[in-house]
Amino acid sequence: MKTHKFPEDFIWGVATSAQQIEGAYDEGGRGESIWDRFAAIPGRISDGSNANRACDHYHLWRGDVELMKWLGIGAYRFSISWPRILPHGSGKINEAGLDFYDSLVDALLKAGIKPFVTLYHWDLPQKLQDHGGWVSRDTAKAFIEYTAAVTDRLGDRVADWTTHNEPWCIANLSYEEGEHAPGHRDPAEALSAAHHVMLSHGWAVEEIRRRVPGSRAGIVLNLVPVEPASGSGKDHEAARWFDGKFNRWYLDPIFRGSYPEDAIRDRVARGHLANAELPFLKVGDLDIISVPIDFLGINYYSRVIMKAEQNSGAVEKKGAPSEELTDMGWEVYPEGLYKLLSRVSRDYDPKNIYITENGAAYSDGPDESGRIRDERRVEYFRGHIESVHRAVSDGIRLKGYFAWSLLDNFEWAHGYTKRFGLYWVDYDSLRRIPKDSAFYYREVIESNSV
Ligand code: IFM
Repeated sequence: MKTHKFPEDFIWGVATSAQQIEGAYDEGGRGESIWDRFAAIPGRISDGSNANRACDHYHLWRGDVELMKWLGIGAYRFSISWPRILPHGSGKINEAGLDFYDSLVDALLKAGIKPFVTLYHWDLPQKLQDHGGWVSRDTAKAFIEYTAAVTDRLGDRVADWTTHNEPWCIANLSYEEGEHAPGHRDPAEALSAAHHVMLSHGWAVEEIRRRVPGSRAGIVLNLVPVEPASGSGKDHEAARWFDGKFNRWYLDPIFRGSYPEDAIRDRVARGHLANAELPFLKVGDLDIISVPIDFLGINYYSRVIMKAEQNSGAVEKKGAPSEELTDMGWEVYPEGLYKLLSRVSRDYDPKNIYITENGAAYSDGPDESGRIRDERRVEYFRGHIESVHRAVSDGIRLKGYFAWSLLDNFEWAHGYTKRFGLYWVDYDSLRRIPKDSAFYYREVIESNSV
């Protein structure tokens, strides 16, 4: 097999998020998050679990940094829990919450691992939700207070800052599709939430730059390459429609300072907006949202194929043509990562790109000898890292890759039923066991090649 070398300064990392791994939901002065509240509603989490203990990273973080050292990663992407820092969302700062991340950052730096901090990965303080959550512009204002508190404490050591993880999930999956906290089903709410998330992003980028000179600030989007099921005009239209509501609704405001007109027209036609004057948009908002960023983070898992019904005109997602689905039901499609990177680079030209998440859920656990032969995950990583290499060779400004995830963890509405980790977590003993994919990723990092 041919070996492809990566540039010397290419960054290899792993990613996690606070709510998914920390646990200790009621320790160290932490306030309630929307996911604590949501998980307590029967039926919301498929296995009836919650993230109260999760991987107990809050207590086991020193050992987790050792796991990262063993992997040889150059960077660790993790998120800060807003309700640990501001238990009520705004107001009094909980210094104990900041202390936790302070120690983590010190340990990472000592281990030669760069901290990549995400400010918001979905664990909104419940108190802010009680006042409307992201549908309210006040939440965007509170986000700046939170950004200030975190950057003031960690800014002397953290240079790489991400405002939000996956705005589509924060807004659409949570306020329109009802699958994520707070579980609403109201498209108008989702559009307003999306706007306030992006507005808070723009404000936060400015705040980060003000408080941490020389830092780099960006945002992470979950993007999908969207393909028509056939060459028919209707299928093409269906693909463009999905691309508009999923990808361009976020990419356009951030990189072009405008919402996509075709997608606005569609939302008006569906009655999600009264007219094309977006009710939540104030003068100057789009200038703030489109403040230049230092990098775009892309989370890539799979593609979407769109098909239109010939007669009714209804559109639907078509099942993957391949047999290869992960436990999430997502098609394994490494080629899509290359296509997506080429498209984003061509259409939006970000200054730098990171793949901030990529990985696969498979349930493989320890065999009789204790070894975890997660061959499918190894192949998943191999294929996707090859696509990453192809993009880098094309001259795309792709600077790093973060595997999702370090550990099996709380996979939101799926509870603990989906395992994405390089390390298997035994949820009784909390023991972490490296899977074959961890050995594989370690080799990739060591050799800086695929
Ligand atoms: O676990 C999530 C993560 O929190 C955000 N991106 C997708 C992952 C897998 O579903």
